[in-house]
Amino acid sequence: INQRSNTFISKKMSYCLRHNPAKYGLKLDEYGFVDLQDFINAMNHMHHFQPKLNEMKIREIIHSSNKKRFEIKNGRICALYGHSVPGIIKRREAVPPKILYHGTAHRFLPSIQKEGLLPMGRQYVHLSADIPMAESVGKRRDDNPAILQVNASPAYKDGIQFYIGNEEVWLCDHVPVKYLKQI
Ligand code: HQG
Repeated sequence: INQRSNTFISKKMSYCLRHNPAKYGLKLDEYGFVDLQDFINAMNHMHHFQPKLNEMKIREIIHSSNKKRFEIKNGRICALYGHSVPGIIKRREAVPPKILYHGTAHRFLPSIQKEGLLPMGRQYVHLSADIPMAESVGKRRDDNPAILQVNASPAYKDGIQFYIGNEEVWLCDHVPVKYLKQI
């Protein structure tokens, strides 16, 4: 398995399925799925992968990654989180664990302390199920990231909805400051 080329292809898959399906001539359904064969054809048409991308390669990429980013179901494929496409992608609502985490850069804290967590460039705020995961998310933006504890149970009881991305990534519309604590 060539992890470098897998990562390259995975990033193109994310770009297409999270951010710009229209550029590939694709349209996501309300849950973010597209027909898998249409997706493969569009990816090959745009990127001229050598060898050509096929279903087996996509499955290898999905399963060799430590993050569960995509799902294949009934001949269709979707990104599980991270969307920024115009129409809101519906996610499954669920009762969150008592505590979730969010890893971020220290430079964003003053703004987060004023406004709470906002989706910014994406459709949802992304929360992590555990601290190591939050740390790896935060490290993308800060070598020594800030870790926020999200008191999800009280927020949920107060009517804030939570959604499932995958087992480790939870989604939310907005987390007000009162449910956040830096740890
Ligand atoms: C910050 C990757 C200022 C927020 C990751 C974050 C994750 C605020 C940034 C997934 C703010 C948004 C998502 C406020 C939030 N003021 N800054 N009020 N509220 N922010 O990338 O959570 O590898 O959209 O703290 O690993 O970093 O691509 O979200 O720093 O799982 O699969 O605004 O994407 O997964 O950044 O990352 P992002 P995220 P993949």
